[in-house]
Amino acid sequence: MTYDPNNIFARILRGEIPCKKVYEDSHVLAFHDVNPQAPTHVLVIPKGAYVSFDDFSAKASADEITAFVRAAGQIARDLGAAEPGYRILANTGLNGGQEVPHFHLHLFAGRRLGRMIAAD
Ligand code: DGP
Repeated sequence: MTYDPNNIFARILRGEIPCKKVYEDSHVLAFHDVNPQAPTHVLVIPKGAYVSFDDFSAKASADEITAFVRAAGQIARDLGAAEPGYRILANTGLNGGQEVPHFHLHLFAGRRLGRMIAAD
């Protein structure tokens, strides 16, 4: 899949659409989800133009991957979620239910999160 530079997260990265930012560094931006599914629901995105986890894992540089993973863990700690715990999720592609075609991790916290995959 070709990266769409007008997807909503690309527009947030360019500052064209506001977000409630929780973290930013040279490789990573994190902000609150507009439609939270838990008391804390943060989206962690790379600044690079990657469509999905599949794309990011195949093409991102080691520096980008390291920065992204480190940032995700730090954000969870900064939110006070490391204890008693949280969930990270990357919907990927059609079967994964991905809606926004810019790679993002969902970070859910703030309550017991229940079953791993909801019944459909
Ligand atoms: P996914 O289905 O994994 O692609 O999740 C996309 C998430 O992005 C969904 O939980 C809602 C969120 N979202 C969509 N548009 C916006 C937006 O404009 N701002 C913010 N903060 N979140 C958005």
